[in-house]
Formats: sequence, C-alpha cells, structure tokens
Amino acid sequence: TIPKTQKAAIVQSAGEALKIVEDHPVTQPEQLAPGECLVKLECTGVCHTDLHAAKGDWPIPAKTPLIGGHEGVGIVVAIGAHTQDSPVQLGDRVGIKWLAYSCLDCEYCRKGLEQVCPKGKYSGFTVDGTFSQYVVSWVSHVTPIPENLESSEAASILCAGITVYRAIKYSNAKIGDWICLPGAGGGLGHLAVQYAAAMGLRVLAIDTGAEKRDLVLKLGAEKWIDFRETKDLVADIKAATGGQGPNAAVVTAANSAAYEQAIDYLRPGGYLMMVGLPGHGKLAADIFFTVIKSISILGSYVGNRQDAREALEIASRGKVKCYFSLKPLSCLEETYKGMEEGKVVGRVVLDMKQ
Ligand code: 8ID
Ligand code: ZN
Repeated sequence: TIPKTQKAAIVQSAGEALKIVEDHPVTQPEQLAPGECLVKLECTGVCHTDLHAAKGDWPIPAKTPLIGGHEGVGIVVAIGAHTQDSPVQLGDRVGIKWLAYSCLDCEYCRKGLEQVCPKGKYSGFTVDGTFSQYVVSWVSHVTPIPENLESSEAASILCAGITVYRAIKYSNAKIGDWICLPGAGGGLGHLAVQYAAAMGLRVLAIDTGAEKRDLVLKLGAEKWIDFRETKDLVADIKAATGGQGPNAAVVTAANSAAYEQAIDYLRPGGYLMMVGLPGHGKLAADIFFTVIKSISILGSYVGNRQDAREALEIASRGKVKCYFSLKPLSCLEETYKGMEEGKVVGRVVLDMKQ
C-alpha cells in the first residue's frame, strides 16, 4: 500500500535552510499521467549540484519549493494508467538520474544528446527529486539497476558516475595517456579516477588533504598534487607527467580556480573537459596559447540513457566502486555544509528507508 504522506527535505526558496517534513503528500497511482511512474526510494546520493540548486548559485534558477536529489535508487510501485510499452514493470529496481525526461523525438534526442532536449525535465531542479521517500519519474528514462549492485553502491553512479564516464570518453585520452583530474577526491572525481584507470589511462589526481590523497591513490591514481600546498601548479603537473603535461584534464572541482591553469599545463593537442559547475564562472583561456597548442575545450553535461547503462555496467563488474558513507535524510543539511567546506571525501548516500 502506498501511504498518503512521506518524509521529504524541502527548500522553500533559494538560499533558505532545508526543512525535513514528515507529511509531504505522496502522488497516488491514479494521479500519474501516462508514461509516469512512482518509485519508492531505497537511497539517494547527494551531489554538489543539489547544493548549487538549493543555494540558487546558477544563472538558471531551480523550481521552488524544491525537493532536490538526482542519484536515487528504488522500486517501481506504480505506473500511470494507459502507459504504452513500458520498458519497466512494477517491482523493478530502477535509478533516477538528473535527466528525468526528454521527448526522445527532437533532433537532439534523436542524436543522443537527450540532456539538452528543449522539453527536458531535471530531477531535483525543474521537477522534484529524490530527497523524499517516493518520487514521480518517467518510465522512458528510469534506469534498470544491474542485479549484483547494491542500491547504495549504484546510487552515485547515476549522476557522478555517468557524468565522468562520458566526460572521459569524449576527452580523446587513449590507453597510456596522462589524464589530470582536479577535484579527484570529491563525488565525481573519485569515480573519474577509477573509470580512467579502468581505461588504461595514467591518472594525476589533484585535490587537497591527506584523506582525499590516500583515497585516490588507493583507487588507482599514479600521482597526486595538493592544490593548497603546491607553489607552482603548472610546473608540478608538468613534472608529474614526464615534463610534457597531461593529454587531457577533466575538471570536476566546484569552483572556477581549478579551470584557470588548464591551458598552461595541458600538452599540445590536449583536451580540457569542463564538468564542474561553479555559479557564474568564466573561463579565462589565453587565446594565443589555446590556438598555438591546438587545445580542445569541451563542455560535458551528465549523459544519455546509454551512458547510464554503460556506466552502471562497468560498476557492476567491480571496475568502479563508489566510496560513500550512508546516512539518514536528517543529515542532508550537515552534508551540504561539509561539501561547502570541501570535507566530504567521496560521496554521502542517504538511506531513505530510515
Ligand atoms: O554534468 C555535469 N557537468 C555535472 C554533473 C554533476 C555535477 C556537473 N557537476 C558539478 C557539480 O555541480 C559541482 O560543481 O561538478 C562539481 C563537482 O560535483 P561533486 O563531485 O558532487 O562535488 P564535491 O564532492 O564537492 O567535489 C568537488 C571537489 O573539488 C575539490 C574539492 O576539494 C572537492 O573534493 N576542489 C575544489 I572546491 N577546488 C579545487 C581546485 N582548485 C578542487 N580540486 C582541485 N583544485
Ligand atoms: Zn549530480
């Protein structure tokens, strides 16, 4: 039976404190439109994007009041009446990712760039997300979870994993190449270290603090630079990569400082993948050296349904493992605070059954 009310974490307006309520209404099965489904959540990851959304950091504002969250795993407990050819069935375990819906019929969707569909809906941003016990999503976009992956292990693959998997895939880095990962100790970064290592890339991890250093070295990074301790980041990066600089950089840091020197340290022909999303950041790339070094600068935005399947498949084979601590929903506020201060190592995953 589906209850009438549920626990949820709600932000009334951008920048306001989170409120955990016990009596948020649950959308009932008869209220679902065709194509929609109701998912009973088991757990959800907390992404730095949720914090940006709650604070109103970005040029595009989130809906308000907002229930954030877009790394959810749960069970399909209802499917809207008159839904045709649903790829998921009642009882299936599925993932809710950032892209909750796209039309699948516009030029972008047809080309696999579902993320930029003009009709796109985003979990925890333009529609309510996974920081509640039940969430409405779309049968066409929920992602089946491989059987041998625990829900808590799968959760953060649904945003952090998909995003870095795709960014690395398009970074043009080939087996044996150096890849530089500023933000390596965070949620996206620590998964990037592992996807990169699984591809045979040589990983130079950049972040700060002994705990993050130990984690990324354990996960397969070959070299480490602490961005707070280095006196000359560009020189240190070049020295760590045999004098030449890395072939690619995937920046997952949540501030623009991490982008600043990428053009200087990349080797000629290198790729800069822009992933981290500081509010209102500008990239100050030197035009002369970008041209002379033939640098490619690319933005990479989450991933499509196929990226989701592939990123999960790699995790289910044990090549990539999310490092997380499991906490109740009541710890969301303190998780945001920890993220803000750069103290979250890997991910925090919320147990939604508590
Ligand atoms: O589709 C996308 N492009 C996408 C998807 C998901 C998330 C983009 N994001 C964005 C988020 O909105 C956020 O801006 O990626 C950024 C990172 O998300 P996250 O991994 O969830 O954040 P985190 O766990 O806080 O990790 C960030 C790490 O960056 C380090 C921090 O120490 C932390 O470990 N860092 C910072 I802040 N400045 C740094 C610097 N200058 C740095 N590391 C190296 N150099
Ligand atoms: Zn995210």
